[in-house]
Amino acid sequence: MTIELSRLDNLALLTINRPHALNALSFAIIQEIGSALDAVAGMADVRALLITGAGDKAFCAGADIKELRNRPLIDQKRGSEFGQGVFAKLDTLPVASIALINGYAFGGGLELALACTFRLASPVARMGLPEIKLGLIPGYGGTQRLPRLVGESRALEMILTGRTLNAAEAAAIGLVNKVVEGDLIAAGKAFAAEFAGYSLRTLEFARRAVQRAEKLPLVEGLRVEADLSTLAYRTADAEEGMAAFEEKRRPEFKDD
Ligand code: CO8
Repeated sequence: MTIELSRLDNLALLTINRPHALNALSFAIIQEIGSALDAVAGMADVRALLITGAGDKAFCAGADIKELRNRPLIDQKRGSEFGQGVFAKLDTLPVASIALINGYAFGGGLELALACTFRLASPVARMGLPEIKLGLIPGYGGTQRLPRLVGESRALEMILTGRTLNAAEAAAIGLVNKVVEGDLIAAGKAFAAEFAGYSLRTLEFARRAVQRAEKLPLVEGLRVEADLSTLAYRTADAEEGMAAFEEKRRPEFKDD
């Protein structure tokens, strides 16, 4: 298996382990990622997912270019839809995900990171959508997720030039949340610890509401917010959180 799924206390860690090919994504590996995400969705005691690449060079250098040549068009289209579908599992995963970009994140590798809820990068990370240099354009969600994250103009700049950004440049445009020195997995654990203790149900309501923001006109988005914030209000955890405030104690959330 190229995809390794392990546990770090209350977190799951998915590692793409194909360092000799800079963790490039064959279709078989994408299938494995899909199965691993399904497994994480079924783990009741997991509070966040970390994703990283094995080795010291790459998070993931993108789709396996060697697999892409001489394919019937229909297979290519289905391949793109397949990868999009697997990465979209991150949108509906019950827990937030954090891409730990430990080196190169190109093409489909960056698209995987873009599908995560958050992105942390080591100072040596390098990111880009270089498909244009291959005569291609992104096919695993990059043209849709990147502009939502950094705006149309910056996304077009990256996609049309295929330019490589370093970690500081990526942080400056909001492509990554943070650049962290040292142990990236420890940084991922610390980042997750900032939210993983809150109610899982409430965290999910918040993610659902924010996910709709880019897709809906403001009036409709505000309606979604009113509905989801009311659902959050109805949880036992909301009752506990507000009671704990009044009683000047730490809340004990039960994901209920
Ligand atoms: N696919 C296959 N093999 C790769 C890939 C890749 N994307 N990237 C690197 N490798 C392999 C190399 O071929 C090499 O293998 P070998 O030793 O057998 O020759 C090994 O990894 C090490 O790579 P390099 O020697 O090139 O390492 P460098 O440190 O010199 O360079 C780079 C690192 C800059 C990352 C370079 O490897 C590179 O440019 N890689 C390609 C990056 C790229 O273009 N990614 C985008 C791919 S296209 C894509 O992701 C489209 C997604 C949607 C497709 C929809 C499909 C249905």
